[in-house]
Amino acid sequence: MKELFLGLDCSTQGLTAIIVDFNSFQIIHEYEVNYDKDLDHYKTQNGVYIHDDGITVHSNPIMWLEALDLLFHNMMNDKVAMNTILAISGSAQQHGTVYLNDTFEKRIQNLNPNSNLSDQMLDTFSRKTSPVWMDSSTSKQCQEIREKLGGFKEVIKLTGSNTFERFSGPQIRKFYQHQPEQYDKTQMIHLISSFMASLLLGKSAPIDHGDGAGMNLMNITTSLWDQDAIEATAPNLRLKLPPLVKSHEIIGKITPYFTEKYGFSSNTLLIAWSGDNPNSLIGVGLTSKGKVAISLGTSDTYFGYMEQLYLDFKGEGHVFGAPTGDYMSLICFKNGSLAREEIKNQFNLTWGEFSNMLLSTPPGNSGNIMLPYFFPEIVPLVLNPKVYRFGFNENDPEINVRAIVEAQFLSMKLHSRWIGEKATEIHATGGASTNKEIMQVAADIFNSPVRIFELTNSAALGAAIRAAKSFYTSVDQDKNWPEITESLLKLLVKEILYPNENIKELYEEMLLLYEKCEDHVLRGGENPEFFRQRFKTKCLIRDRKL
Ligand code: XUL
Repeated sequence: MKELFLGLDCSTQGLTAIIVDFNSFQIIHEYEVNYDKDLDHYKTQNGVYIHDDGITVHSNPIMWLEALDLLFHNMMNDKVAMNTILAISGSAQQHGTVYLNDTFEKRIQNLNPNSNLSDQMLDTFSRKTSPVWMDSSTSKQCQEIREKLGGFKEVIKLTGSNTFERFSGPQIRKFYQHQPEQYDKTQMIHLISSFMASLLLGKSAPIDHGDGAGMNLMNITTSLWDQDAIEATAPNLRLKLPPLVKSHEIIGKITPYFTEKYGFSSNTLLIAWSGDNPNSLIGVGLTSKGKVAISLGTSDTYFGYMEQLYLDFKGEGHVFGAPTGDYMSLICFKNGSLAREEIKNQFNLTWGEFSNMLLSTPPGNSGNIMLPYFFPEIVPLVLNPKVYRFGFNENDPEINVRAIVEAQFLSMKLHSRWIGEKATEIHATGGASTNKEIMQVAADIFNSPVRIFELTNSAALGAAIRAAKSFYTSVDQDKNWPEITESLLKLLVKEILYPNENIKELYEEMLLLYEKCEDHVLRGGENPEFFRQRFKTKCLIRDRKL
């Protein structure tokens, strides 16, 4: 007898679904709707609209709803046994906000299965588009909130993170300042995760502690809305926010629109949705100390499970709630896969050719270093994008390919030092994690084994696992986290890549050089050329010996 659980992931570029059978520990279905390709009438690029200023980045909530209908429609056409799905949870790109007017609640309570979601919901928004995590247009609001709360250390202590341009609080403040009338007409502000959950539930869904911590509005110690942070953000905001809940909370059952239209059982349980990173934490099996994950998606993230609250007072990292009820650390880099693609496309390469170039170039890149800010960067903060090249130019494909990959992992290593603990193993996820040559560079730079999985969508998988965990608890068959994740994940491990110990020191030295380059460009530090020449000589001697 199958025991099916559905995990959904509303990510930057598409909506995906994974169905897991927890009886056989198998993933039995995977579906995807890609916004640019399958819903091209919305005219998004990589799922978003980048405004002329280059820093305002929005997406379209109606598009996500059309994607949900299309996804379920495709599943039904393939005769997926929707009526046997026991529970559903979900994941969404973090921080993005959805602004609803006073017709929203009534509309989702009375959805007509003979029509579709996008037509019925069209006039329920008080803001047509939603700012998403790629937006970096709120520096002014970040500063204002920070000052009102007594400086960045206070904000970190209170909310787990410094104020960040993409976080929901600064974004809400900008909306309130620029469009006060529409702000007044806003009755509810949802995160993308709680918005999507609301549609399935037929009423406003709560925000979970994982995604809630990415707003600069939730108190990281008490897991409650913080009145000071709310007052520093916008007037009457408390009334516009849904309640907060633990990530494992069962929030209700699926609404008739979906049972009647797609054949779900009316008993299907819904579990609170969370952000893609908290879901991925579970989806790659990080439920104990010492393991970290690298996710190479639209954004590259580095995250780990945290038993006890530990904050980054340098202000670059975040602490979110983990779905286990504990905490997780996270650092987010905006120049992830889109930056790698810039280089790949610039030289008209296939991914195979890109990988071959990594294989044919020496670690250390003969002393050539790139600072890869193709887009505004989150960590380190770079608002005006520019790519810096030390020792080479933009014309050489081999050097550029190695330079971007080394730069991304060196930056990750440099900016994750605050976490303190050396990772004993890195679990890799996201589209690019299947690229062995890219991941070998990660193993070498971090000097740590890297575990690669068959499945790259750990966010949707994590959502399905969370759905299963809450379901089993509700029927008194409680399974602990390792029990529920390990039986599934051990079947999904594709390969473990081990670091090359011979280049451990080379990369340690390169990390110091990378830091000097960053310091020079971003903070006016000393010119790194002398150190670079010294490193280059070492690389050349080493390469000649080989
Ligand atoms: C995390 C972050 C991104 C988004 C999109 O803080 O901004 O990882 O969640 O994936």
